[in-house]
Formats: sequence, C-alpha cells, structure tokens
Amino acid sequence: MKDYSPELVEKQVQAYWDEHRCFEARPDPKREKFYCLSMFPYPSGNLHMGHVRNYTIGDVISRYQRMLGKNVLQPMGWDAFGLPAENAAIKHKMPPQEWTLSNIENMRAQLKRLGFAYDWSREIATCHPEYYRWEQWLLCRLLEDGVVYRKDSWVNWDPVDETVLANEQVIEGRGWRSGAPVERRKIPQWFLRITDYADQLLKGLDTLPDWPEPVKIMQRNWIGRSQGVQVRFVFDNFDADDVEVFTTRPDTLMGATYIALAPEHPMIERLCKSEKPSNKILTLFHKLRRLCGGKATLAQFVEECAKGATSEGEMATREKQGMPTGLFCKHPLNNELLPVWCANFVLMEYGYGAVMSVPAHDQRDFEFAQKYDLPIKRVIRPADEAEDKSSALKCAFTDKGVLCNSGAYDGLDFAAAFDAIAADVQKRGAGQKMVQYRLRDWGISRQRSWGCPIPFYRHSKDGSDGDDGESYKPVPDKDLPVRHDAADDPAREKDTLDTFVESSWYYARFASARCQTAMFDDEANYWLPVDQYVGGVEHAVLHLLYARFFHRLLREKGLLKKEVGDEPFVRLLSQGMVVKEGVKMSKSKGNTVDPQALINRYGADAVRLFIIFASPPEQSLEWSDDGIAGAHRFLKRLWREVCEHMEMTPNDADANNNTDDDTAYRELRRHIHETIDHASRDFGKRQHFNTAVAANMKLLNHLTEYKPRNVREYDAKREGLEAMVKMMSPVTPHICQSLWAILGKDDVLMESVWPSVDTSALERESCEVVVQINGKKRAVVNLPPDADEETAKAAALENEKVKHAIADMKIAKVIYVPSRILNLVVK
Ligand code: ANZ
Repeated sequence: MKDYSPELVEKQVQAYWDEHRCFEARPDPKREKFYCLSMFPYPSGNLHMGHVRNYTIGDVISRYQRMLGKNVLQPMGWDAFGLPAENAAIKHKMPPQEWTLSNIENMRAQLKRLGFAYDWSREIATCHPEYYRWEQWLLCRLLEDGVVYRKDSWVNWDPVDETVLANEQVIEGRGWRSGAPVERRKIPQWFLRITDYADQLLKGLDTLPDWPEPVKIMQRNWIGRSQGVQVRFVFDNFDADDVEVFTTRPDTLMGATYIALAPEHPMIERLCKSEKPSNKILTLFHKLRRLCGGKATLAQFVEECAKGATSEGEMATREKQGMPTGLFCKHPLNNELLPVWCANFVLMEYGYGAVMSVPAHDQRDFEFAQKYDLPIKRVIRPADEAEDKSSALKCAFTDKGVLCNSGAYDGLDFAAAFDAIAADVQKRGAGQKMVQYRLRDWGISRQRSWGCPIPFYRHSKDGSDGDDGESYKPVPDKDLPVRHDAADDPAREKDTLDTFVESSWYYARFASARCQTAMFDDEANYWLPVDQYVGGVEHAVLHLLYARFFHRLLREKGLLKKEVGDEPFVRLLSQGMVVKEGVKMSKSKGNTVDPQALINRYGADAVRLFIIFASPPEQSLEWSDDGIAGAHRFLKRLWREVCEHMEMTPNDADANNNTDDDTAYRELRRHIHETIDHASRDFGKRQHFNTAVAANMKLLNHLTEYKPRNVREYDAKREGLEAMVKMMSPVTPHICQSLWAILGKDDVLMESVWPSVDTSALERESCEVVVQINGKKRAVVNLPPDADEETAKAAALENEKVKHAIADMKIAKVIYVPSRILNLVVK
C-alpha cells in the first residue's frame, strides 16, 4: 500500500466533494434539519489561526450532525464592508472594492484548501448590491414605521482632516492620522429604536439554556435594566421646564444637596446663550465661579468639556469638574433650595442627563461636593448602627441601610423607603417609579465611503430645507439598490450604514441566499433558526444583540414566520483565543503562525486535528509546533494500521493461531464500544471534541498492539478500524474518506451513519471496586457488575488490608455505588 500523502489525499477527496456537490443543502421537510453557522470573516487578506479554529469547530459539528442523519446547512460568506478596506485603499492606492474582492478570492481558496463542508452556492458578500439591496429595502420599511429615526448626536471630529472619526480611530484623544486633538461635534444621524426591544432582548436570554453563561451576563449588563424613580425638580428662580432626574436610590432623596446637569443638557445650552442669571443670586454666583478654575463663563466651561473623545471609557476616567449655573431648584418633599450645577461626570445619554446629587451616599457626588464645598448630608446609616454618629464622612457610604435625618422616613429600610418616597413623590405630582435601560438606541450612520448607502433622500418639507427625519423619504423600491459607487446626488443621504447592520441578518439570508425577488423566501422558514452558532467571544455583546434585535424585526414584519422562534441562535459556542506562550496571537504582537505554511507542510487534516485536540473549544488554545507534528504522526500511524490490516486476510489470521481464549477479543470490543459511547457524548451535547480525539488515540494504540489470531479477532479489529475512521472523520475528513475506500467501502463516508454502541460489548464480567474506610482508599476488589451491597461488603471484609484497617472497630454505615466504590464508615 502507498504511503500517506496528505497533499494527494486531500486533493482527490476535495475534487470528489466538488464534483458531486456534496455540501449543497436542499430543504427536505421529511428530514430533521440542522443549520450550523460560523461567524463569517472580514476579508482582511489571509486566514489567521483564529479563523482556522473557529471554522474547524463549526465544521466538526456540521459533519457530526450530518452523520446523525440530519439535513445540514453550513454556509460561508464575507462581512465585506468596513474601515480597513478604506485604509488599505489609501495605503495601496487601490479602490476598496478591488482590495476586498481580491482578499475574498484568496481567503475562499484557503477555506477550500482546509476542506470545510460549506455550501458555496450560498456564498454571500455583504458588499454585493444583490445582498445590500434587501438591507436597503428593509431600512426603507423601517423608516416608514419610525423604527429608524433621525436625531442630533455626538461624534468624534478631527479638526485637521475635517472628518468624523470612529472610536477606534481615536488614539489617546487624538486623530489616528492627523494626530490632532479630537473634538466632539453634534451632527444629525440615523438611529434604530433598539431600546423599544430592551425588555424582550433581556427576557429572551432566559430562553437560551445552550448559550454560555458569561455571554448572557455580558448581554444583561449591556442592556442594563435599572429600577428607579423619576423625580422632577421645579426651578425656583427661573422660568423653564422642570429638571427631571432618574435615581435608583430614592431612599436617599432627603440627602440630595445639589442638582448636576450634563454639559449637553438643553437647559445648559439655553443658559449659555443667555448667560444672565437673576440679580438675586448674582453675588453668590460670582463667588462660586471664582472657585471653578477661572473659567469665566458657562459657555467656556461647556466648550472645554466638549474636547476629548466620546467613548464611555474616556468619559469615566476624566477628572470631575463643574460650574454652578446660578439657578436653584426646589426639593419636592421639603422645599429646600438646591443649587443647580453643570458637571462633566453627568452623561447626557443616560436617564435625563441630570442627577440629584447625594454626596453622603454616592462617591462621585461626594468628591464633587468636597471639591466645590457643597453640603454633605447623611441620610442612610448601617442597619446595625443604632444611632447616627454624624461624624464627618471620609468617603460616601454607598451601602443600602436604614434611613436617618429623613423626618417621617427615619428607621425605614431600603425597600420600605423606596416605596414610601416614590409614593410621596408621585402624590405631589413630582415623579413616579420607572425602569431605565443602559442600552441606547443604535446609531447606524457612518461617515464612510466603503459601506452600504443609506437609501433615503431629502425632500424639502413645506419648501423649507430642514434636516430632521421628516425631511427624508425612502428611495423608491424600483430604484434599489442604491449602489455604493452610485453617482453623487445632492438630495441623497451621503452617510453609509454601520457594518454591524449587514451582519445582523446574514444568518437569515444564507437560508434564502438565491432568492432574487424578495429578502427571503420560504426556505428561510425551513432552515431557521440557526441550531448552532460558533464564533469569538469578542462578539458577545454587540453583534449578537443586534442580530437578536433584527430577528425580532424580521418576524414582526412578517418576513420570517413566527414558527422560526423568538431567537435566531439556539445554541452558541464561543471559542477561545489562539495564544502563543500565553499571549494572544495577533499581528500587532508579531507572534502569528501562518496557517497556510502549516497546511502546505502537514496537510489540512493535521492542522484541523491539532486545533481540535489541543484544548476544549471554549478554552484558549496554546500554539505548539510539536503539537502539529504529533498530529501528523498520528495520522500516518492510522493510515499504516488500516493499510496493514487490509493487506492481511482473515485466513492469515486463522493460520496464525486458533484459540478458544476470547479475553483479548472481548476486551477490544469493549474498548471500541466504550470509545463510541464516549465520542458520541463528546461530539454531541458536551462538545469536548478534544477528549473524543484522545479516546480515539487510545483506541488506536490498542488496535496496533492487537494481533488477530483468528477470523473473529480479525473482524473485531476491522470493526475497530471502521468505527475509528468514522469517529475521526468530522475532524480529519480527507484521510478518513480515503481510508474508508481502502477499507473496501464504496459509499461517501460522510453520508454513512455514525457508529452505534453495542451495549452487549460493554458488559464486563467483573469490575474493580474501590474500598474506602472512612473515606480513605484501602483496597480494590474485583466484583461482578451486578454484585449487591452484601456481596460487596463480604468480599471487602475478606481483604487483608481492609481487615487490618478496620481492626476491632464496628461498621456504622455502608455506602455502595455498584461497579465503583464501597465506603465503610467505622467507629
Ligand atoms: C441619586 C443617588 C444616590 C444615586 C445615591 C446613586 C446613589 P444605574 O444603577 O447605573 O442605573 N445617574 C442618573 N442619570 C445619570 C446620568 N445621566 N449621568 C450620570 N449619572 C447618572 O445608575 C443610576 C444612578 O446613576 C442614579 O441614581 C443617579 O445617581 C446616577 F446614593 O441618584 B443616583
């Protein structure tokens, strides 16, 4: 027989798959479907190890499910719009489209070389007009329904390049190309009302038992549901709308000593324009202003705050600064006057952009009050502290406790105070209980050229030339798609869509990829939902949340049937990182390993095997050069073992020795079926593919040592080799297909059924039972698997070591797990 040549084997097998279109999926209502999806890549140029890992895991699952008899769909495509293409275009002086398409060519060839079982007839690239025309069509419907709306929003502005920057283009507060300090600017942009779905998206997480818990926690935190109270504060010396705040701690209301407004708060904007506080407080006002670092006017202070980037991280680490407005509000319960400040720690995007500050019980408010000499009033004491000791606080006491210095509310605990104060606030018409989400509406406008054009145009509303949502209309369906390279039209929206929009519905389009007349046809209802989604944990929050949101939109619009379920992804596997010497493999760290070089040297199967064997999928994978060489050696051994067996005939075996002793035979068959049992669980529910492979490696050792002496033993070895070739085929499909043929089979391996366990082979004549005395292992006894407790105890008491350990003590209790353990509790 010939030697194992991965290159030859892989080429042949792949040619066969191609020719017979083995992976093209067709709906078949009579069969159980299984839709397995791996997160599609950004076509950056070449596959990296992270991709190879992601896609190998998805492929193993797909191929395993197929052998279980399911009708499997596994598609692949390209998340093709995005900033790197624009950057590369600048760098290589080539259009983003050309760069992207040539990368796709290259990466498609790499994926094919790895032998992934994709239905390439469904390939999607999000930059193709055939794809994004449906996205544009949907967006037009969403504009009509008001799910898309326009509002002013802050962006990072590079004053030198005169362009809007994405958060990742702001490096330490400066534009990535110009190096100029970034400014914040407000411009009108498009938003999707994802916040209307906050509650559904939160509750839906409880219906996903097969999602990793950490991902669900991250999503819950991102949605950030807070239960609190809205409180309205009336201005004392100013004719304006009330200041509304959101608080999760209404129990501290009696300790509020000032109100803080975000620099972007409309009231601040209004004050900046007038800058004329009432005479009554003018003197105090000037005194306070002097405390604020010499910034003469509120407008200057606000301008100062607008510098720096918009990211939440940058906002959080800023030094707390503020300026008094000169205005006062009335406390809704005791009518005390509270000064109104403008403060840079208040976010316009959360709640009402205003805070009732309780310095005694909130650390930010405390630091701010100390800095600007504002009163600190303690209203909560620890439950176990009888009296309010009223010593000066060194920091805020932020725990929940019992109320003090709060008049009628004194002595109430958090829950009682929350309800009592909320009720009183409501009675006075000054607010009510409410739920607030951290989740913001999704800003989808991007000032980029390599993206899906937003398909709206501006018409003049009553002859005026406004720039609000109402002055826009959807591009008529007949004019879709609006191509990314369409000629300029002054009336049309110039911004493009966030590329997360494309990746929010691709999972559904794959299921109807060839439909030309609609976004989806009925095939989508057959394949959806995705039964298994595989991808990196870096997408745990945004991508998965957006796709869950789109799934709900698509169902509401009737584009997908209700029957596909509330959630797009039933089961999620978040694969771990590929690391080298404990550090994430990445270009920026310069520690990458090129998958292509390894494929060229060892073949695709060895690379796939190494990746799967090295660690469980959700853990990080430590790269090792020895590991890949080891994988290759294992495959060579498997090849040789099958070939050698095939060169032998049953008669050769028979002639060697004819024995009645069937111990070795039974042991081998037991090992084979234990391995099948183990691998079935590991490939299925547990998804620990590495231990399934390890079990097969052990089985190969056994098969190698096993020298058949008669026909029965020869057949048992054959049974073992066949089972092994099947079990390894999801991981190393090429070599297994070839070996399947060498084993004399003329069918396609992946169409054959997963081996089943012969339970009679699992039976043992005796098992080793561990005997413990007071929990300590003392001996091992051999017992029939069905031995009862009395028999087990009797056998243990025959054992010298057990006798010795018990000596003259009495047995107080017996704990017996048949075939495993006997614990004697003695006194
Ligand atoms: C008074 C108070 C007293 C508060 C106290 C906390 C502790 P979560 O839990 O994240 O929802 N807050 C409200 N709007 C804000 C904004 N726009 N920018 C910055 N902070 C804001 O947070 C709710 C709390 O965050 C609210 O409860 C409010 O401060 C603050 F001892 O109100 B609290």
